[in-house]
Amino acid sequence: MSWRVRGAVVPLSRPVVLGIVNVTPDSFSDGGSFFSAEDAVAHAMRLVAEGADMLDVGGESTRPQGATPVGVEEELRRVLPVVGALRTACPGIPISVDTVKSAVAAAALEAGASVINDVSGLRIDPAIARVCAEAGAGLVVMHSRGGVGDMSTYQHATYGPDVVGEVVAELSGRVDVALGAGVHPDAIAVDPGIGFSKRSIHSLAVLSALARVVALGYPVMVGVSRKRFIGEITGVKKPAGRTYGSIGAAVAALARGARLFRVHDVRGAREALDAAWAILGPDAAGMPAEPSAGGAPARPD
Ligand code: HH2
Repeated sequence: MSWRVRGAVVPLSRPVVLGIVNVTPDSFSDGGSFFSAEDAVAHAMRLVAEGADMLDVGGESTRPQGATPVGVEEELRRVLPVVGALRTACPGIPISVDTVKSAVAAAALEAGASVINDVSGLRIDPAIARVCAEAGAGLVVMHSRGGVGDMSTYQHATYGPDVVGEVVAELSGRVDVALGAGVHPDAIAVDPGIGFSKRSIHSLAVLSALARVVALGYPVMVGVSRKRFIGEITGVKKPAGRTYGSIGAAVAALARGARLFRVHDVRGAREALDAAWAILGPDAAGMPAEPSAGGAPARPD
């Protein structure tokens, strides 16, 4: 199984780690840390050295406390220099851009991005699908409800008895929009949107029954990194301190069928997922020829 993105085919024969590069002043766990293009690029390069297979660059936060929507011009000002610089600095690493705006998607693809990660699942600006289809880009269709300002809140977290069924049905409808606009089926990945319009109980239900999302037939991405449900389970209040819980959740999602992992803390996730995959994966009996094929430098034991 593989994922066809612009200019590359991403093999899913082992877990794929996407390092998060937030070029925002207000992201929930690292807002403001890498707000200048130079800092964001340096951070991204560190993530690649730690073993990231791909990078996900975002210029607009959807933070749980209610995010402030950003205009097209400002989002482009944040994202484009970073995409351009990364294209040159690490040509072998496909870049995903986290946006809900077709104008940003088009410019980002033009600047060298390979994937558009739409946390609105084509609800806010369905023209993203056409932009991706025309560019031959990968498209992450994520489940959420509401707008940028409230999709990470509990405003729309109202579900009947079958939470997972509702999420899968809504996600499936959004995938149909992508296909209808001409996006190649092999270019689509789906994401159940952990923490988006979901209380912890809903996120846990979805992760536990992830096989129902896998059954849609597309590679499954999850973004569990530092999310609120990890804080509620572990009691760790500060998002940046939720690394170990995040790794545990990522490994559990791998066991349930996820193949793409959007993470802040790349080294830990890379090592944990690779170790878990050596046990769970199709070649469980054999050691991978190159355990750190993602680029992590060799380190003494
Ligand atoms: N989560 C966030 C942002 N983008 N994309 C996908 N596909 N899946 C996710 O779970 C996901 C996502 C939120 O996390 P973060 O980027 O750290 O924070 P913020 O939205 O505050 O920038």
